[in-house]
Amino acid sequence: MKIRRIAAGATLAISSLIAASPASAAVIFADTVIDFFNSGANPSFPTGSYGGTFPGSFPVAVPLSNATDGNAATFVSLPTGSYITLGFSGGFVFDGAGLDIFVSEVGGADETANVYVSSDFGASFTFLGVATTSTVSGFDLASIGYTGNVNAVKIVGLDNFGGSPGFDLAFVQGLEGSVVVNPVPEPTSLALVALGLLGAATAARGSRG
Ligand SMILES: [Ca+2]
Ligand SMILES: [Ca+2]
Repeated sequence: MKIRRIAAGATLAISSLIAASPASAAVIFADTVIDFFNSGANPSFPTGSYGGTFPGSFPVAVPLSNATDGNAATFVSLPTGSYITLGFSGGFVFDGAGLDIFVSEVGGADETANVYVSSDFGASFTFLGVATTSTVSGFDLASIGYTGNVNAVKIVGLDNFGGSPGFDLAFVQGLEGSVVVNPVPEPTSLALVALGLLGAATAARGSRG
């Protein structure tokens, strides 16, 4: 009887771990830069990318990774007509219950940006909505009847407002319930893939004689 109780407790603990793991993993940031365009609408930074840290120093020249680092304090500014296209390398976003895609703007000087979604890594886009200032704007893919899997998002600045002129993009995110996270290949499956490739190469050589 004693052994049975211990076994039942162990089973419960394992199943809680299994139930808990997807929730912590199912948050993905747009973590790759696919495209960037500086319109030159801010004459102080006609080329390259600028933005800063909020609170902190701005506008200063910054890397585009300020928009992909998942950090709400670091940003890239998008003055009128400038855009950045970001991809999700860790999975994709789909129309789950409620809001699906989140776009963060820091500071707050009435800046806005158009948000577009793509299912072909930025080859084509569909307009989703307008992100607003000093908040994390949430979007529901159902609001535009979008049924595709989103793997890229494009943000287009609409103004030159603020201390760092334009929409100050901090991050783009998909949340639990609306994302599918790519499985991480285990070393054993990677080894099998390598073996398979080796086998295919050997077979190809053999068939060429
Ligand atoms: Ca939704
Ligand atoms: Ca950031």
